[in-house]
Amino acid sequence: MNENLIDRAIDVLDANFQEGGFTIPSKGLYPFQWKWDSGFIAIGLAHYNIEHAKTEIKTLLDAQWQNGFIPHIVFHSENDSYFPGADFHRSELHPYSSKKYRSTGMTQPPVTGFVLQEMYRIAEDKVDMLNFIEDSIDKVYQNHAYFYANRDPQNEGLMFIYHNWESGTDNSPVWDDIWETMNPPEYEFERKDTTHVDAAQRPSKREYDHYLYLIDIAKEHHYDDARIAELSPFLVQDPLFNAMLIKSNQALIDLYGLIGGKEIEITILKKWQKKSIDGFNNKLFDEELGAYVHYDLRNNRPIRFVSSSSFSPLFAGIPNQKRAKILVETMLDKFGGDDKYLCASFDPTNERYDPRKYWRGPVWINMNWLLYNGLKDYGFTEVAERVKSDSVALIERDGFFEYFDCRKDTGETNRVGYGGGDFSWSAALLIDLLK
Ligand code: 2M8
Repeated sequence: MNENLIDRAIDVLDANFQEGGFTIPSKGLYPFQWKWDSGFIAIGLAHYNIEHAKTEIKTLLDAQWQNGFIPHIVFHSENDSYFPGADFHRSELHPYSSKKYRSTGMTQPPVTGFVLQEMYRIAEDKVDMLNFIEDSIDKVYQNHAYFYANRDPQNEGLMFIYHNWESGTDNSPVWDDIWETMNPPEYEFERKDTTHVDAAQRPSKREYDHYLYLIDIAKEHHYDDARIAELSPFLVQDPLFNAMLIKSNQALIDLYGLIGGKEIEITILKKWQKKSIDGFNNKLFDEELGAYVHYDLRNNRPIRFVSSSSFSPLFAGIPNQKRAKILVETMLDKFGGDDKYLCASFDPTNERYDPRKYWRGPVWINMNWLLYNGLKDYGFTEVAERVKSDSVALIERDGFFEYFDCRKDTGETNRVGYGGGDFSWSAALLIDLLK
């Protein structure tokens, strides 16, 4: 059974691999290269086509800006099946943007560091892989240097994101109160996502107005981070984003150690790491909720909701054992009923939860992969195994979809998964879970 599933996953990835040397997340819906998708995809590719895995990362890093920034979407081709495309984002407004590729002017969770380490773990030819890492790692380090120099105005070791798309968890209910503080214009535009996916499973038109308005503000200031930090109505310290950075910092420390002769970088990384882990634990843990939460820097308040992002610090070794246990209790208590697969993307006991709508409730395989590995590292073997078997069960039930209904019984028949089909990171991470 597993072999068959892995073969199907390989077919999905191979069909989504493009001549330009990158993998699209899903045909039609997402026709370009996305930053954190590429990382997860490379992990899956490394199991059966190491050259494609290397190419995936090389292509992404090739789109890096002169200031170390790596954009969230690289527009390798003209394709009008996606909105908003290159003409809306206009990365050329930033003086240091890539001259080779047009892109967005926002980023996504910094997974590339730990992805290199995963590729090293998976590769059979370690020498060859270490050579590849040696060629790529400084670019990832520069990307982290960019964050510490530009995304942490209060020097807390916690990076801000200025757009919900930077979080990767696009329409999470976590952002709802921020939308309440804004009143964007009613944009006129042609939605493309809802021509590929049922509108009921996607963000609303009004939510898109907010998304576009945030980009317009950033464009007005030529994507200057200092101006964005002063002016953007959306300015958030996200536990998922920062956990990915911390995990990747550690990976860079370990990999530079293997390469040797990189003491200066290692010393700087360790300094960043300490500041970030301390800042994270001091600021983002909510004792009452028993979980890490987002912090709204613009309005100076914690955003007190539990989502799958709340548990992602387990993947980066951020909580001590006692806090880790509290996190697991919260997860099982709110998300882990026998009638549900782990792990919903938003608190199923909260009124904002919606089991069908994108990042407002459905299960995502990339989040489950992070949680599985984090739980395993902390010794929560049973819960880890449940997250893994639930992920496999969902893919067996629905196919390689983008997101999944966590309810074991939805009362519907002929149910399929939600969002895009033949979705690359669902396939890639399934391969890693089963290998
Ligand atoms: C989704 O986001 C894009 C914008 O970046 C969209 O809705 O158009 C998110 O799930 C994001 O996390 C993901 O990277 C992207 C591509 O899979 O799709």
